[in-house]
Amino acid sequence: MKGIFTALIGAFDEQGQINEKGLREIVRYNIDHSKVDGLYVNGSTGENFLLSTPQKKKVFEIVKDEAGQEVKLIAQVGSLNLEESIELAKFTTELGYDALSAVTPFYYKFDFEEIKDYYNAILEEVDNQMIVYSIPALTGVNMNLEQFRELFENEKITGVKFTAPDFFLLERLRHAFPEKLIYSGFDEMLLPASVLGIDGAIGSTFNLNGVKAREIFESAQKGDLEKARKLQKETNDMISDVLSNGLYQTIKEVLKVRGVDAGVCRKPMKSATESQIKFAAEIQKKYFE
Ligand code: NAY
Repeated sequence: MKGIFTALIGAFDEQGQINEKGLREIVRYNIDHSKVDGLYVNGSTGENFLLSTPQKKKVFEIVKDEAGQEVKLIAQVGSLNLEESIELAKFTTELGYDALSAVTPFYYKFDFEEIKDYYNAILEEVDNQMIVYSIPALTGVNMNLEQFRELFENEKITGVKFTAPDFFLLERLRHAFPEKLIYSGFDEMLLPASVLGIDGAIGSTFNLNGVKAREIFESAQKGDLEKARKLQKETNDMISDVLSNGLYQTIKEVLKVRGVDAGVCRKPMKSATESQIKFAAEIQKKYFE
């Protein structure tokens, strides 16, 4: 379960329906071209929170059918509707997903007891491991070291996807829980996170840049910091341009330039404009050719 995991981008048609052919192409591209170790399915990057339960299930099914046993698969099943989370956790466990992940419940200001009960309630119902999805900037949920310790008391909680720029907490977590899986969630901070000893990374931009992401991770692990810094600098130039042009729209449009039919975003997200499409083509040329 270690290494580079792509947070899989979603593929939708103009009516907001799943573009199955495109989704299969994205899976194949990540496995065959980028050679990532795994896929994180129905995360933020998959536009998960815009999908109905049947649509989420369909994505899980298509990805598992396409990927088979070729790479590790993590199913993001988190939802404000606990029953939906449990239903998806059971569904993906039966499909053979290697791990579950669930975003910390958000919107209402849940206290820590409520958050802990949410994870334990999901895990009581399934025989699978859970990677906590912590992303304070989007959820407003900031957990401290002691709270992670309480969550980790449940042996089925085997790790965390740590999407935060808090390297003090990351170091404390690494030191305190050497046996837990820690994945870095911000691609632009992969190098410092790698130096602190993460087990892997889960990223949206790996849909485009999985090969170089692995090089950053492995160079840092080997202690070749000069090389890792050069690669992270090049990567961050690219990420800055991608973010300035609209993250998900740009990932999809760059993939299309490469012949991968990544479709469009689901409403209320906007699809790429002509100028975004043009800049995406420039990003492909500037950083990848
Ligand atoms: C997800 O669930 O898809 C992720 O959280 C993947 C991690 C990404 N976070 C978000 C919010 O998109 O890869 C990062 C991020 O896009 C990247 O570092 C650019 O900021």
